[in-house]
Amino acid sequence: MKIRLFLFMATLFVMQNVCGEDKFGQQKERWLQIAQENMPTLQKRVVEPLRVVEAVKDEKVFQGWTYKTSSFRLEDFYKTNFSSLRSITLDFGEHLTGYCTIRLKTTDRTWDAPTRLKMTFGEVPAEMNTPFDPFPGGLSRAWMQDETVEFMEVDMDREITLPRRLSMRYLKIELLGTSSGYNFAIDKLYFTAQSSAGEVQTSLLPTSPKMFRDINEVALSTLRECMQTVFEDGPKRDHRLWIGDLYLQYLANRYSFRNYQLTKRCLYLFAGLATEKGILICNLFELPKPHAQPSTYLVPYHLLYIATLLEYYRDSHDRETALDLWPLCKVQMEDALSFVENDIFNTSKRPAWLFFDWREGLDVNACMQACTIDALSNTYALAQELGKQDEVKEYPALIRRMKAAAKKEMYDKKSGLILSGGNKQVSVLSQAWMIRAGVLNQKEGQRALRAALSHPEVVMPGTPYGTHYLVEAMLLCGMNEEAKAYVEDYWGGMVKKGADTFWEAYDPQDDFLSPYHFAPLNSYCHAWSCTPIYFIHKYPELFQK
Ligand code: RAM
Repeated sequence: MKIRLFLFMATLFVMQNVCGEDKFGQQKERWLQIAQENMPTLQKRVVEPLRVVEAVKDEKVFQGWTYKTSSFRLEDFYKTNFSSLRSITLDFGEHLTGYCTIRLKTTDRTWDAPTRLKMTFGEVPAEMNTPFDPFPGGLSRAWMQDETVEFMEVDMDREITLPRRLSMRYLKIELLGTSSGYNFAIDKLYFTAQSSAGEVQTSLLPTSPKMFRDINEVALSTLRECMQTVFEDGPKRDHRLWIGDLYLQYLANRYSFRNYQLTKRCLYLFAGLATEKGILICNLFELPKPHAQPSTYLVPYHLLYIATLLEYYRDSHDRETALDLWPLCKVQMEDALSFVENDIFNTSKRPAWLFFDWREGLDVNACMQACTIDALSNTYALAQELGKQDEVKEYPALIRRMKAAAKKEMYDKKSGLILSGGNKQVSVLSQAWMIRAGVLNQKEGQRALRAALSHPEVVMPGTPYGTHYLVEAMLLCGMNEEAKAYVEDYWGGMVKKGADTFWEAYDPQDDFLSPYHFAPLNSYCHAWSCTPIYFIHKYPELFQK
């Protein structure tokens, strides 16, 4: 009897430790299955080059390089012996994501040795004209899209599709090696562009000013290109799904493609890859099978998952999904709260990375406090809409306390500014996030933002990601005209500098700003920069009249 009892207890213990180890163990397979069922179809179209171009160095243009149309015509290129041409740059006229197909045709005698071409694909002119080596970039050299392609006997006179999925507008082809025994021409070249976005479901009022129409168009192209089998961050780099990018893409998607199925897939992918404790991972890859980038623990992004689910639920009324993923939201919130001491998010207890922008030196203490309060409000709102408020009934009081603590510890009544961290840093993002969180009311928010923007030592955002939260804050606190001017100046500034998709990093004062110490490594079609779509459509009175 004793032995049986012992065995029963031991089994129970083992079961608890095996089954109890993974908080959502049972569900995760099902969640990944739902993600799989919501795999979108990629729509494809074939695009040919538009013109032959020549690079022009010009200090006055973005990053010092532009292209002009070459006098050498495209029709002639397809007929000309490439051994004599040796190099050519082609412009496809628009940003494309997909696969490149090329055919070489033997024009004279027969193949007797390999031909080797270098094919460099790029999103912007300077990327095409800056040497990559020795590589100064902080991420993999292989993100740069310069491919070496060999043509053996069997490859001649037939179409070859490069295996790498590319993201580009421009293509430079250079001859690296061939034989004098034969001649060839590149007689076919096309790009199969792909996206899961579908048709735009919205339109602008006929009264919309040209600049906002242009900004909206470029933002739509940006989002379309990033909509693949997930909402990617950048089709050139990093080809993956990040929660922070997803949240902003979702907001823009609501006012454009309205692709809820893709959103659902992304929400479930994250859910299915949560850690054993039920904590989300902040970014994931789809291939060869969905997996997380290991050890990327990023609390502000985990919290934005809750905001994304809330927005998705409000638009789609997909209650089943919201209820299914609700427990996961609670875990993210509880995890973030484990860093809160005396109503302040203690960033010194934190894991190393708390991302709000790539601007170097940004102090994130205030942002993190605000982001936690904002997430508490979103979690509570979601709970109310799902009838789950009993599960988080302490949140309203906690929100009040954390707001009061933020005011007491971080707000400088004299200047009207939120000061962040031990060095009392003045940043635009500290003010913006505190406005979003409702710590500063409209009047205080206006004062804080104006004071920050005119402060001599202000830390500005360096990306459209951070700038989104600045514009949002302006609109929340009634600085409508300033918000409009900011969108026109910031995103319109990129349009004026030739952007056909919006960039990952942008500082109007510094064209070479790069989080990775090498501007060509930046992504020039980047998810988080598509949010003018959201502003322009959400506030038609302001942007469309
Ligand atoms: C970069 C990417 C991505 C972003 C993270 C934090 O690697 O630009 O979009 O979400 O940073």
